[in-house]
Amino acid sequence: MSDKPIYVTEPYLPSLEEFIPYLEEIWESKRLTNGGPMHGKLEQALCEYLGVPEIALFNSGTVALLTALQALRITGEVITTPYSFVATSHSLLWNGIKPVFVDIDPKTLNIDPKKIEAAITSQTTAILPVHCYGTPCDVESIQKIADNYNLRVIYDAAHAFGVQDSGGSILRHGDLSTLSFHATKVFNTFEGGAIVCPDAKTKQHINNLKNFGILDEVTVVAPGINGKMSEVNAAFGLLQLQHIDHVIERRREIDQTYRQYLKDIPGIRFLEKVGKSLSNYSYFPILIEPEYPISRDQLYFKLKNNHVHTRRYFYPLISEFSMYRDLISAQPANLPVASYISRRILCLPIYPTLEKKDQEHIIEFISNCETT
Ligand code: T4K
Repeated sequence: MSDKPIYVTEPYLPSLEEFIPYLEEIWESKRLTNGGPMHGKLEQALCEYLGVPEIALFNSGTVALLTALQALRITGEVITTPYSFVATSHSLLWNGIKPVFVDIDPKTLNIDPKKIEAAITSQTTAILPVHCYGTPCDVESIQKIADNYNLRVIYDAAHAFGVQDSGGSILRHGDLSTLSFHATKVFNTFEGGAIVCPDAKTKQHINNLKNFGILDEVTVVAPGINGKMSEVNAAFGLLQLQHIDHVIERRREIDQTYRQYLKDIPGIRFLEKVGKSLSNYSYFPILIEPEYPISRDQLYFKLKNNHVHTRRYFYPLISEFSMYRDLISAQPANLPVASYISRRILCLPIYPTLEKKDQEHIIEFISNCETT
């Protein structure tokens, strides 16, 4: 392989020339933030593209999560997955809420609805599932449980931009869904995020919360935060959106190629597609099972030594980090599936500008990996 590093992802950047007119418009208007014209246009364009009723933009997916929990006044205990990026449960801790970890389904790697009820206590107020790698959660089973126990559902949909199930956008499920537009995501605004809301009233409440709780010049109605997306970020989002179909199509091709050439390798397992969902191909996770000649970590380091920077998303489990380990009773024994998967998972490079020859090298390396 060449010495050029290949990362797990690379942001899609349209040409700088295409971005200049957006910047000129911002310079002209001198409107930099606080819900300017680019912000408004991006909210509208995203509602149309994603097929959702209302969307409130944020400066990161994490602040969107924090605010979603505030907007629904979630307290006490929240049932969530240990198999995610730490932001999911950090958002609970930052709101003074206790995360209660429930194991994942071995097929989808999302929270296992069959295990949720056993974790519900009198303190439970909500469920915070993640559509991990963009694979839809079992939304119907989760909603049934939420309805039976009068719980709120907030989906961390950071990976699920553009994902659809047979009825439309996956983002329409639950009380709220949050998105991340971080540089590493399928759709990025450098940094950014959003809350998908069911109606204008909820969005208005969220808009107040993301702008310090300000209603008008003399009225502050809530202890809000600064969660606003700037005009430059929103403008970049508008430009990105023009390229999103190409971005997802390229990702689909790369996904197909991995599947085609790695499918017969003993010990390499893929995640299966769920139902009739429309994927965004945001990650390409593989499981390194015992039949493979070397361990997941050996493969990870070997690839790294050969300039291929895969990632072990999500290892360690969130519940294994000290701030959670000490706080809760989630012993690894209670999370056998998540523990197993976390030690076997490897996310391979997938992004629109991944060169054919680089993907071929990765496939060849994994196909011919020996024990030495
Ligand atoms: N919920 C879930 C389920 C999430 O996955 C995330 C974020 C959130 C909530 C929170 O959303 P945000 O607040 O972030 O909007 C990355 C991202 O920083 C993080 O956004 C993402 N999840 C997580 C899964 O991955 P790292 O620590 O792996 O990022 P980093 O900097 O190591 O980047 C990975 C690779 O991407 C690099 O090796 C090279 C490439 N890269 C990265 C950046 C930042 C670039 O080519 N350009 C870049 O600008 O966390």
